[in-house]
Amino acid sequence: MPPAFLLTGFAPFGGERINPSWEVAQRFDGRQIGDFTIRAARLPVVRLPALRRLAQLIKEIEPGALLGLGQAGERPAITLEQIAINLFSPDEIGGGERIRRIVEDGPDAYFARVPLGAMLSAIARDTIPAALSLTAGAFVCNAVMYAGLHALRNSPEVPAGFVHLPYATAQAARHRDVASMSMDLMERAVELSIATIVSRAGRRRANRPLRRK
Ligand code: PCA
Repeated sequence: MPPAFLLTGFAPFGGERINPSWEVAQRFDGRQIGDFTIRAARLPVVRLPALRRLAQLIKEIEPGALLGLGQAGERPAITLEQIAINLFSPDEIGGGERIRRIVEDGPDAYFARVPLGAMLSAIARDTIPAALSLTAGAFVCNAVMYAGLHALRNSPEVPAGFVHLPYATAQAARHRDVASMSMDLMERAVELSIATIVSRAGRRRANRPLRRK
């Protein structure tokens, strides 16, 4: 069986009708990129159910690579996340949510384990606005990025990372003064990201010395 590439997106939140992360992720479901078959999954924008679903997906699919997508509507470009922090601190603390750690005894942070520089160059070569980001925030996206890296901490050969997408044009049409990007451009940037990740992963697998158990 070809290895699976788990690509997650989120349900709409904050009064939006769509979430570009899921609109884009679902376009890839079942596609073959390099050696990998893409499996797209939609997560709820609620901390515990999202983390439970992610844990279930990782257990079921045993992905050979993981990339999370989320919406960061206040950002004008695609942003490649460098760090996930062990902190859940939503802007609006309601519904019983408090500031807390994501994994009680987990490390303070994890660095993304995807070739960020190569992904950024590939996207920039296609003249799509993109940048590296130092924080995925402290809401559900960061929690999912952190939990993914934590779940795969003993499988360093499995690339794992997170990319935030701006509003889609249809969303921006309902707001004033916000940047947006077409779904097709976002899809292209995600395709380039996945292609970069799998080409590196393939090379690493081919060169990897046998691992001690
Ligand atoms: N964006 C939010 C959560 C879900 C999403 O798409 C975030 O950046 O945390």
